[in-house]
Amino acid sequence: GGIERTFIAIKPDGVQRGLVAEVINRFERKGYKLVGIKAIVPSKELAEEHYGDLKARPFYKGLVNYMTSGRAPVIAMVWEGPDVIRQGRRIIGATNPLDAEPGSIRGDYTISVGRNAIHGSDSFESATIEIGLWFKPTEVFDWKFTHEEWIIS
Ligand code: DAT
Ligand code: MG
Repeated sequence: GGIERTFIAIKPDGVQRGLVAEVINRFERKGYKLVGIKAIVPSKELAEEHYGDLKARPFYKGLVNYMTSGRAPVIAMVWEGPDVIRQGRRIIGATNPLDAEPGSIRGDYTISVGRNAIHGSDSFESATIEIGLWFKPTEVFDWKFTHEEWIIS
């Protein structure tokens, strides 16, 4: 796969559960590069736009409320590397934690689809849109691993 960027967000339940370091560790130790990170309580507008394709679903309102409550922030991140969009989805696991493989974040740490701890973009198109929604261009950084040759050939 080519070098890509994806939007990964630890949701408020993941922050409450103390999973921030664990999530970062899994992406970082895999060899992916953290090019943007911030804590943010999303506005209703941002959360609604982020989940705009789910507007008609019965859980939409509850989903937006849980993302925007401010009872914990969202940890928003941009990760970069070969095939990071698809591989990020594998690291996260299936949407419903009851279907998520052990070894994935949702498979290891969550039980309920309404509290599945983490978001990851599902395609190049959604990654591009979501990074643009959550981050200003100046909040995403171009940088190189000095040891890149030991990760990617
Ligand atoms: P994913 O987060 O794996 O991309 P999605 O885009 O289909 O999954 O849905 C976005 C989020 O909406 C999901 O992470 C949790 C919530 N959700 C999805 N299906 C749900 C359901 N049946 N009941 C409650 N929440 C649901
Ligand atoms: Mg999705």
